[in-house]
Amino acid sequence: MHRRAEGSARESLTPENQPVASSGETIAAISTPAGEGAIALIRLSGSHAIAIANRIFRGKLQPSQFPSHGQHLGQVLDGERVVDQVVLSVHRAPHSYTAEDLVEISCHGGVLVTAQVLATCLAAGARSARAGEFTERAFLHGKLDLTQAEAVIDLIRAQTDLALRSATEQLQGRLGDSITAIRDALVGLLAHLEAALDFPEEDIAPDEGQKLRARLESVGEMIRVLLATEQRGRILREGIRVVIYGATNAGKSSLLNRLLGYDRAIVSHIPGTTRDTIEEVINLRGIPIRLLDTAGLRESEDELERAGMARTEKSLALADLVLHLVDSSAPQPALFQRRDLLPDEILLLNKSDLPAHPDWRESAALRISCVAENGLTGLEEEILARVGAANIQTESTVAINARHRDCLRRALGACERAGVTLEQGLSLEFAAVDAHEALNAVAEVIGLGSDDPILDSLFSQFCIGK
Ligand SMILES: Nc1nc2c(ncn2[C@@H]2O[C@H](COP(=O)(O)OP(=O)(O)OP(=O)(O)O)[C@@H](O)[C@H]2O)c(=O)[nH]1
Ligand SMILES: [Mg+2]
Repeated sequence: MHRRAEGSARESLTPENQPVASSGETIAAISTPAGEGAIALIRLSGSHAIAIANRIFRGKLQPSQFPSHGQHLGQVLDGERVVDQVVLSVHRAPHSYTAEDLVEISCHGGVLVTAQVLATCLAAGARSARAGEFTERAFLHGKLDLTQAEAVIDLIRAQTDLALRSATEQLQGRLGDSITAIRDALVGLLAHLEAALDFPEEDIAPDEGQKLRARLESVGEMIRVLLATEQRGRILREGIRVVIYGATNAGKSSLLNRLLGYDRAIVSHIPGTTRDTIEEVINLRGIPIRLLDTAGLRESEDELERAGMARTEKSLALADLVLHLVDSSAPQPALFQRRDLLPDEILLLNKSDLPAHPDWRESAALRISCVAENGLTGLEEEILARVGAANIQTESTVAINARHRDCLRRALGACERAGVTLEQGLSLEFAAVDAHEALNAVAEVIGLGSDDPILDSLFSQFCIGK
């Protein structure tokens, strides 16, 4: 499934062409989550993976005799002691996730037995893998570009179908392909620029500058198209923070429970029930919404309640959208009277099953009832409309992340500077410098030329064993 990047990213990184990855070291880790399960998976990767498997495995054949990718039943031994009955498979380089020799051991999914199988691998010569080291090796060996490696994390974390589809397509190389197309266009442009540079000023055809500018503009447009997917990427990866806020007893916790579909928060007629913020994720037609129920606001001397209200204020500061809930059967609380609605706020008149108080009768705000379950579909529509869901649920699934955005903005800035140089008829050399900078920034998106700290911080977000 993985697309092969052009050679190894690290090869292009190191002019000395050092050998890729730490192929001398064989790494091992438990790749399944900690805890009890039917099966757990332990992975070994590196040049000694098969030799280590030979040392610890007893079955009809030795792992070194296994055909690649086949599964074989046997036992893991610590000396003569049987640690567990397992199924072992060998994936020979380069046809494995990491492109190295890779061994997978499926053992029983107990915490202790899994730890002992891993310990046996370590005692036989492997070293513990760092977080994300398997995927890092896949990247360093050119099995994945950096956008694909990032897609692995997105895929694991995806909470909605839409987020999953976007991650899957990124893993298949869709974003990488767009980046490669921009890179190719920039390489072509640079060749054109450099060819023009070889001629003295007077030999350059008058329309040459025009052509170069048109090419630059088209590269800039390709970059802008990708930059426009940033909001979509942020929403699919992190979800939209929707804070439910209002006076005590307005029905905030009731609304949280209704939108979630189960009784998550305590609801009571006693004002000041919710003290802490409660966060849960719902899936609104593919869009992950992080719903926050907050402590109701009112004048209070109670220390705990005031601490809860301070948290409410903090949540509001970080909200993408605020659902301001009021009890429409009661007068408007004094605390809220002199407050204008924020642009990212939806006013909701709750308890519409009860007769409306005169304060609210004329209001055009959305009416809902958490008890009678009225108006909730309308509310969901309103939330989706406010977050621009139509732009998110498009056919295209490309959605860049913050790292891609930073690289692409740099690239766009450099293209724009090159454009100004050409427009003002300044030396083509200046334009070539900027075009080179744009090329490097674009290449960084797929991991060419990314420095080690960037790679370290990226792969450390993975779990150990991935
Ligand atoms: N009639 C009616 N009662 C409601 C409705 N929604 C909530 N209630 C009632 O209002 C009371 C307060 O509801 P909660 O959901 O606890 O209100 P809250 O805003 O979370 O209150 P605090 O946590 O104290 O700030 C409860 O008795 C609910 O049953 C509604 O739509 N109609
Ligand atoms: Mg509450």
